[in-house]
Amino acid sequence: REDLKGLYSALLVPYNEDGSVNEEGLRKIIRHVIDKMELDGLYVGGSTGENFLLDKETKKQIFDIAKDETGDAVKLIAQVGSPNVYEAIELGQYATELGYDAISAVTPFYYKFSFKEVKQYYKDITDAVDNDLIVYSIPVLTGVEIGLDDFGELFELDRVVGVKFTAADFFLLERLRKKFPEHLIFSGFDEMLLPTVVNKVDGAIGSTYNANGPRSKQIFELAKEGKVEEALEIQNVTNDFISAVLENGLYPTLKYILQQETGSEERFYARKPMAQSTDAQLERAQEIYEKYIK
Ligand code: NGF
Repeated sequence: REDLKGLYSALLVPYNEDGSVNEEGLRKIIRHVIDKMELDGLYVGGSTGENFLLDKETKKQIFDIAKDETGDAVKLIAQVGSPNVYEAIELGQYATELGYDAISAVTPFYYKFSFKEVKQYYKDITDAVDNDLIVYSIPVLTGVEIGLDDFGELFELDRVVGVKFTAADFFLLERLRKKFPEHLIFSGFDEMLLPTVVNKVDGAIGSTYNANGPRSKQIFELAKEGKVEEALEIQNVTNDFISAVLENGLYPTLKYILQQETGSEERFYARKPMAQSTDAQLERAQEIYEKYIK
């Protein structure tokens, strides 16, 4: 799946005050990511979209809007994973019928599933959905760690084509790349984009690319060409931005910046139980926006 390589937005979703999807705002964010950030694709239904706080119908609504707004302009990956495997299958089939280029599924979380159970979960999804799948590994949020040999077992499943690797374990990343040259590896931590590209990932999926696309693309391209020093300079500025964003609150800050960038009058709310931004956070977000993005 060479065609899936590249830099993806972990699509941020704006909500209305009542928790419903702000469709107009979402469409504007998608246009912004495609037209201004010029990213290669959208990863829809990830953590950045607050996906795990949503019911199934709202997840489908977001898949619909993203496909409708994007058409065939960029690649689309639908994150369908859930501890409810039946829902994951239904969403995978749904997104596939809509024309999504691939699906992705987070490792099942909450209960302490054995690796055997995790593997069965991926087998059940890939057996039932006629699409390629990217394993979504994010131990910091799920508590699920997958080792080198276990990745090997998952990669043996038909239609498992790769992994979104959201971890800071560079030893494991290097081993994975060496052992599985044919599988796709997407980097998940934007602040570590450069060292993951040096380790020859095929692409990256991240929240801050929604706002910091041009710098991220430069890092990605320069690092691929072996221009590490130049890439590092841009990663340094990028990480000043990311540090400020994380300190002020990831989603409130990105939501504020994207509201400004898309010229949306309506505030981009969070989905409960995420808290809404405070006035102090909004003020700081404006400073960060002016310093790094505007
Ligand atoms: O937000 C997290 C949680 N990770 C994202 C990204 O991996 C999530 C990352 O971009 C994602 O792709 C998704 O929406 O599913 C970070 O926000 C960024 O590196 C700042 O730390 O760890």
